[in-house]
Amino acid sequence: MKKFFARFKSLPLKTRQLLILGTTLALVVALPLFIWAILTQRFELRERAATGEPTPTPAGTSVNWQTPYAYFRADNFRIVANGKTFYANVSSPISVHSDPGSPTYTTLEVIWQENGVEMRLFIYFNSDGQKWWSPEIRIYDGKTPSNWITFKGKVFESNLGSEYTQTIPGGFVQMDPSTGKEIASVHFSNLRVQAFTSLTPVTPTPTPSAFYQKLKFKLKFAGVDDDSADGAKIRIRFLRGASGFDRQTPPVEVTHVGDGVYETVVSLAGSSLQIPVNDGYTIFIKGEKHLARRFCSHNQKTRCTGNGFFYIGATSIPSIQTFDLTGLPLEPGDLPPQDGKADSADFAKITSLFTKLCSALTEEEKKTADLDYNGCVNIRDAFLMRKTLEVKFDEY
Ligand SMILES: [Ca+2]
Ligand SMILES: [Ca+2]
Repeated sequence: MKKFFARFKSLPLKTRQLLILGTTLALVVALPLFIWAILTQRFELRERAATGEPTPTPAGTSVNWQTPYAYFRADNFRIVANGKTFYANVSSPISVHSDPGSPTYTTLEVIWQENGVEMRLFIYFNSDGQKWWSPEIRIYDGKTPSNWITFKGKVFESNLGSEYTQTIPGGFVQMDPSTGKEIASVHFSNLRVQAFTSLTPVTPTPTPSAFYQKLKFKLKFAGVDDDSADGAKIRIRFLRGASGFDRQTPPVEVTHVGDGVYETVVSLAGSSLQIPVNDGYTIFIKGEKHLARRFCSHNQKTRCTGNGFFYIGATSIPSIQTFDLTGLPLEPGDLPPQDGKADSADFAKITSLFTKLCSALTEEEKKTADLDYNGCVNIRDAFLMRKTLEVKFDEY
């Protein structure tokens, strides 16, 4: 590389430009790179190597500068400034420090004496909690008194907790834009850099993804064989004893779908799962004037106790999971206002309305005591109530 630079510099400016623009390099690739180099006054050799230019192995020193906050390890390291080459392989002590800074800022600062002057390599680092990089590198200009030469631009970018590596020769060159001559350069190969070495990445926020958890419930009301209970409301409770999960829906309307079967679809689609995907769920259905019914499995025909076996899933595409609970109709008995039990107080609400004509019943009274949804409160409702009272327990 040294040879290449030397040869390069010895040519007249015009020839040099011709060399750059007219060699084997594809014009479309080379020109933007060259312009970029002048504009930023920096040229990363990695880019050049990618275009197919020769990259002779430069001479230099193997360095390993490390602090609790950052390290810089490289072979063939050298700085060229003020016409002198600084190899940092001096016998006098080399000072290596870091500004501890913060989780978003730190430095690696190397200072040594060579060629009768002080040389410095200061690397500044930033991090956003996910990645780290260097926004700026500075060296001394090799003169007395010394002045900084600054290379600006994002380099050495890597994930927090990971080092940046570059085996091929690389570095930074500052050119004089008016003369086209090199002012200073930093050279290395087999580079390994890492900053914020004591930090590990913060856990990334999970990307919200859409979940579909559409649950369809099919059920029956005791004493109702037609569509007369259309629009009745139920609440559905999901209990998973093993994990303590226990949620219930607000009252949801059911729709008659034929033969006394009613349906409701609970859509829990959204950005997060409302019911964890698992098995072992017990499902309770509580009708608006019914005792809660406990369900442990699909097509259940008899009362169950203990934990259920329902699996509740979720998908990333629209789908519906159906729960057939028609084997055990909901039993009326806990009349509004509900108190979780069917008792003589509920029974009294029915009998007190026996004397009223169907046409004289208010909507409120029908809502309360018309257990079979036929529009009247009569002996049939009392019969349904009595049947429930034989069992009595609310399973919610
Ligand atoms: Ca009651
Ligand atoms: Ca009735």
